[in-house]
Amino acid sequence: MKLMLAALLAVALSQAAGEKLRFDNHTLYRVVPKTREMVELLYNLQEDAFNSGYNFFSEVAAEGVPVDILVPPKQAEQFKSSILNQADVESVLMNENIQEAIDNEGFRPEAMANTFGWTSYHTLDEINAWLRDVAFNYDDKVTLIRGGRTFQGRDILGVKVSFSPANARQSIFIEANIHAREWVTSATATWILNQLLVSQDRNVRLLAESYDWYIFPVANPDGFVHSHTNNRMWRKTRTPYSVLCFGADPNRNWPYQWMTGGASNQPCSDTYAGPTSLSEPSTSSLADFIDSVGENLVGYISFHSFSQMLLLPYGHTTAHLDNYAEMMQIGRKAIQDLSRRYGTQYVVGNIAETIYVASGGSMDWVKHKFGTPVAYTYELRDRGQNGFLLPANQIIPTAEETLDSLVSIFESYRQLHPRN
Ligand code: 0X9
Ligand code: ZN
Repeated sequence: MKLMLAALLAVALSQAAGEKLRFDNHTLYRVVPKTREMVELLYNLQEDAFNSGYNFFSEVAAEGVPVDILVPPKQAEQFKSSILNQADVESVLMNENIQEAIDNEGFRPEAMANTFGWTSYHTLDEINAWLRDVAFNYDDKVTLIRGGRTFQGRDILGVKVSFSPANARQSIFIEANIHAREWVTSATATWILNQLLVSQDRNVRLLAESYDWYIFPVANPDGFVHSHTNNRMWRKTRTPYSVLCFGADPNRNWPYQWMTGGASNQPCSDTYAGPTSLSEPSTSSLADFIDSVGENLVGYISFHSFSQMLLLPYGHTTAHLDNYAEMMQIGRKAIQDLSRRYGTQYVVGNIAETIYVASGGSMDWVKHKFGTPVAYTYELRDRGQNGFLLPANQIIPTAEETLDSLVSIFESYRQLHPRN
């Protein structure tokens, strides 16, 4: 036990000193629990993720629902005997050495990257510098917005894009990278922002120019920076909550159905909902900003990764609320249109039914508070081969097919609800 604590302390100290964690020979397994006992065992390991040493890439939900778990080499044997070799478990080895996937992600260090593009991932500073450039270069259409401020004092930067003042009450909000490690989401958001400005495609032009846009590529800047500098697998914010554990899950922290399911009250858990709703300066300040434009929203789109899912509200219940039938109809067409370009297969459905119960998400709060008719959460590529470490050469294809689906969603919506 003492040894364990000493090891944990060493990790915590090296993190505090700003050392970058390595994941050499950390192995990724997809595990399907078959019994309630196994679900419980996994659940307890997840709740105590810091001490258990396992890193959960997805939530432990129920019997038959797969969970992706990253296992450090020093726990490989223990994991095998207590989980993998148990009769009530099915498992697939997804990746033997996740560090290799990190090395192959194709991130080009800042110094080598002299232009902003979508063939590599970028740091927060690079993304923000690009947003400033865009606002400067398109100053008649694009306004830089500070949508909030984080615990560590960073700005949550975004832009408003407007081709016509007539669109003010027809606004679409895009929120990305509220989970720090989901890098392809901010890359997709910036690529789409760029297309809204430069694309010559008729359908994209119609989409771009029919709405006002609020686009926030990195909704969790503190976590995002930490995922670059210290721990590529970081998910949460960076507010200190106990001696060893930092951060709340910013997608469990919103004040609608807060802590009613699929969220944790344990600061060390990756789904820690925070001590109160909106405890995180980043979510509370972003909520204030959304409040100021909420009544004008026809669309709220939240980008997450991974799993290839198009999810609709709500996360706390499997009940079909509000305009469920219409959202399903539009969603089915959208994932069909998404698959056309590269064959990428998505599934569409209510959050609680399609992945797991998850309460306190940003989209749910927006949907409930403003009645926003079109509200979707995307889980972008892939289905787990690379997971959060999607190689950079997939950024553009991911973003292209995602924009195809957005074109489809809002075209369907306009057909069903013509503006006079
Ligand atoms: O657990 C989440 O927050 C999302 N999945 S992820 O693997 N990217 O962490 C699911 C979104 C649930 N959304 C809402 N309840 N709004
Ligand atoms: Zn996420």
